[in-house]
Amino acid sequence: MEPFPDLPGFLYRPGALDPAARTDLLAEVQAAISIAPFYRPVTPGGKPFSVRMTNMGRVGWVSDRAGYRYQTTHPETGAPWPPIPATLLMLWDGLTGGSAPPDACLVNLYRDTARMGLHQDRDEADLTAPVVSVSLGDTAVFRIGRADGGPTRSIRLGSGDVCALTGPARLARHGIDRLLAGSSSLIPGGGRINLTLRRAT
Ligand code: MD3
Ligand code: FE
Repeated sequence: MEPFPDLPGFLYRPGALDPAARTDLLAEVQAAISIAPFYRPVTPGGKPFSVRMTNMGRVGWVSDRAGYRYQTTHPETGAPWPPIPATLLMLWDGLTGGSAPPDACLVNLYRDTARMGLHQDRDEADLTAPVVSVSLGDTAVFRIGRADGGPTRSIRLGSGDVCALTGPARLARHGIDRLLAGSSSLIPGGGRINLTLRRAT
């Protein structure tokens, strides 16, 4: 479905993953995290993110005092990122109609009051390639507005919900205002994991 008529290309698939698929995907992500642990990046200005991050794929998105970029290794361990699970590559295929595969999957961990300010995703080489996002765990209040300004509005992203950002929605402004703590018991210790699949290079 496309919930906002003035945001064509914003595809929203609530409950795209059933409960068994959520559990299976979380296990695959936990295996990746054991290789590439979550860490807390800092902005180019030196301020720590409230979200913790890691990546899967040939390249991963990182931020530090040198700026935002994609790189092939974990900033703390120096090891290559683990691969993107096949289930996510198949999900990308189905939602994007066989668009060239993603090479990066950012894994964001939100706990407690973690949030993500309004921004655009524009660190990728081809800004026409789609982005696909999968939510696991606690429901988040997600905010989105058109690239060219105007009002933003909110939608709740719950566990197993999937979004695709294609066409004009690719450069939409978006962010996470807050979590609804305790809305899911999927993630041990609570919180939310978001997987963002991108074609970065
Ligand atoms: C709309 N992550 O990592 S996912 C990010 O829930 C990011 O962790 C949020 O924004 C999160 O950059 C939102 C949904 C999403 C992802 C990419 C988009 C929405 C988007 C790209 C363009 C427009
Ligand atoms: Fe984003």
